[in-house]
Amino acid sequence: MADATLTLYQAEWCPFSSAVREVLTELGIDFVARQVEPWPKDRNELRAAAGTDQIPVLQTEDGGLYRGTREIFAHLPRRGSWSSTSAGPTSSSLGREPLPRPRSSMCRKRAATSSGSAGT
Ligand SMILES: N[C@@H](CCC(=O)N[C@@H](CS)C(=O)NCC(=O)O)C(=O)O
Repeated sequence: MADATLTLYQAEWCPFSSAVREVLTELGIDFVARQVEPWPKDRNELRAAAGTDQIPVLQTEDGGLYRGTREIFAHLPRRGSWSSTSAGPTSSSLGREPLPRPRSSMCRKRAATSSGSAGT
């Protein structure tokens, strides 16, 4: 059972996590940031909670799971806070998967294998 908070499984060094943190902050959505282990094989808690060892993963108050930036950014507009935010979302990362420059070998591996759009 999820806590009554929004939980973001993430890492400070992960550019995809960073994009999600930025948008949540812009929208004024409170969340708990759960730092995952550096190596995917060590992310037992994340695997148990979400069935994946990739970050970011957003777990909603009702236990809903959104894996990866595409799912997370698709979910956020459905939250009430989206329309009630006076300034509205302004990040250029809204509505699309961010294409950040990978900063680690783990991110580089994923960027190289993702749908061919990364880095272009
Ligand atoms: N397409 C995914 C990419 C996420 C991603 O590459 N995450 C990296 C960290 S920045 C990761 O979890 N890598 C673990 C792995 O390579 O198994 C998204 O948009 O969220």
